[in-house]
Amino acid sequence: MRFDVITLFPELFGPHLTHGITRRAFESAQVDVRLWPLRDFAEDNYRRVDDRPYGGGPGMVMLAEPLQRALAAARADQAAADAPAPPLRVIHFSPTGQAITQAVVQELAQGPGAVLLCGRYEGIDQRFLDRHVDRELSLGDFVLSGGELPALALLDAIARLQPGVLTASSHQQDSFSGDGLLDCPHYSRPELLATADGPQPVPAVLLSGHHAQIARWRRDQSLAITARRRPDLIAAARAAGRLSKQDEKTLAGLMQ
Ligand code: 9D3
Repeated sequence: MRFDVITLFPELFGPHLTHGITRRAFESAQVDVRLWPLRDFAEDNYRRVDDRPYGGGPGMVMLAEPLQRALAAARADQAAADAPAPPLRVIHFSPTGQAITQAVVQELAQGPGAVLLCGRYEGIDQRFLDRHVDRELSLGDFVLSGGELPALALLDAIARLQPGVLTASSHQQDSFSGDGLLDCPHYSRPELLATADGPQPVPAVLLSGHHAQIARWRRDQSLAITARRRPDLIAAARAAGRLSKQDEKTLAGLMQ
């Protein structure tokens, strides 16, 4: 799959594409990311990519014309590289977009890729958005300074779903994609951790070697943390028939 990223800050992407467990997916071009630095598509002497809003008001607006040229360049490169295929969709990262969920990530991870449009300033000239954007996505209800971090978050989430990036079953166990519950706590060495409050042990069941008991403990921990922090996910798991009799017993016990 292929992602063409239109951005004023291409240098933000470099380290994310060359480090960590997702590096394989990017370096092998299993997830082929191509950067289109918007400043390169400004034509006037000042390399302007933004200007004041018609009608007045605070902030600056990203100009339509450099964006049109950047998108045309990405499209031409797609046409040169690919067998004839429908054009890749254009995704605009915007605070007014649909929040990215694991369902959105899975859908995009199965597709051919997209053009990712990263905004800065107050926003983008609406005429460009109306003509070219297929979908608007947000990272959530908080204010960032642009669309680059949301684009990177989406690329990371897509890359780790590619075959061979993670160990065999770890994404089936993810909260939000496996059984829809939050993850249980994890522990590693040492067995006793020295702290100012004295030695902190690992829960004994994890050292017991009883695999069935360990699995039950982890499930109960997941149920407890999900019931406390995300009761909506418990309701969804119940409605989908993903809670066993033993799960319901654990949940009833938490109510006491
Ligand atoms: C005064 C109105 N502001 C909207 C909350 C204007 C505004 C703020 C921040 C316009 C753009 C931005 C930059 N943010 C993004 O481009 C962005 C974003 C975000 O801020 N939060 C969550 N997801 C995203 S996706 C793109």
